[in-house]
Amino acid sequence: MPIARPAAPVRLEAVELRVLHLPLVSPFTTSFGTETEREVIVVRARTAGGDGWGEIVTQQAPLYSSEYTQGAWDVAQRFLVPALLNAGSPDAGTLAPEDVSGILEPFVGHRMVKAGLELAVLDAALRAEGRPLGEYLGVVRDRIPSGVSVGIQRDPAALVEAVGRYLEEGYVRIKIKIKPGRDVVDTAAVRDAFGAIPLQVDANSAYSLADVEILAELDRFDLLLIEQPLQEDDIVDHATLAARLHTPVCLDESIVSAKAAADALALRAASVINIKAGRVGGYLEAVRVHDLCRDAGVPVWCGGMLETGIGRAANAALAALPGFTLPGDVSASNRFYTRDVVTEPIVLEDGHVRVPTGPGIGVEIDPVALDDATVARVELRR
Ligand code: SMG
Ligand code: MG
Repeated sequence: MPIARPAAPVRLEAVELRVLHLPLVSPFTTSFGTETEREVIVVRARTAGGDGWGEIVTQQAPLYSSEYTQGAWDVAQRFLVPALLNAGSPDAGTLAPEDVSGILEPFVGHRMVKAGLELAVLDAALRAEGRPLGEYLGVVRDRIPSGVSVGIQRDPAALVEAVGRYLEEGYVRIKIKIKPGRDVVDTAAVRDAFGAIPLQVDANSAYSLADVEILAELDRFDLLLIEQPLQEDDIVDHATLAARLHTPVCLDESIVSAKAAADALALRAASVINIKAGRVGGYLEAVRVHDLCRDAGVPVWCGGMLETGIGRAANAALAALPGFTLPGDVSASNRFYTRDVVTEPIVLEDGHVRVPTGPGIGVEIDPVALDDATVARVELRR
């Protein structure tokens, strides 16, 4: 469903950007590398009616996608924030959250930056109205089933130990990261140890079509899906691969917009889609991806980018839309962080996460935690 009732425009007076460094509780290893600290940008939209918060989910290095934090920091200050501050009629000077993506559209790419800016403006607008983001987006649930993404460990035994701990905590679905040489053995170890748990794998683009035989070996594990086996722009190869596998192919990195999602579905490159607001340029575009998948009968789930409590709160709302029929990577804050930047970080309750009900994203910033994590700060004014 498209957004039923737009938010009231805001008068955007300034935008504050901060680079945060947050230590991870344990290293997170994917096919493209290991992170021990999350570097992320937090956005504060300062409006006449109060502040709003957003998060730019880039990583320190351009390994997941071409975006990275210093690039985001630059493009935000040089182009995107000035475009928003200058938008709106000179008299009124107001900005509707629904207009943010159109104002930023002339600037090619940089979708994670656009998403963070849009969320901050949207949060400010909704807080001013006292309206929760979930209600605005059209949620149909008050809590969502929570899955967890488990990084590549030292060896399969260590992976089994890590997965066991998350299952004990109550996570209802396990996703393990794979890469060449750590695919069949790791998946087999988890299946052997835990039986028929809901299990899926994520390759983060580590394979090519030449690996079809090894990927087909994963068919025997009855996985929910295999996520992004091939490169971001390998849409046709994903279609070829999908036709060779029994395991459903899910796209993450490749789905950079609603148009990309429509194209991938038309080409049968995927039968499941991971929706991340950052990757598609914002929560409103994420809803458009959701809507078109729902119309096509294609299941979607909400991905994660190791968000702080700001982005996680918004993800919990997004994941409560009706088409999100698979558990997402909306895990509790303590899966990555000992200290979050919000006062009520997401917690796991009976394998579920509650959809925030307060105004806007529904969480409050912890100003001391935010200051402690800040390594750079800038404010741009009208
Ligand atoms: O936020 O819980 C989370 C992490 C989920 O695995 C996760 N994200 O490709 O889906 C993905 C990765 C990208 C993270 S960048 C290391
Ligand atoms: Mg992924």
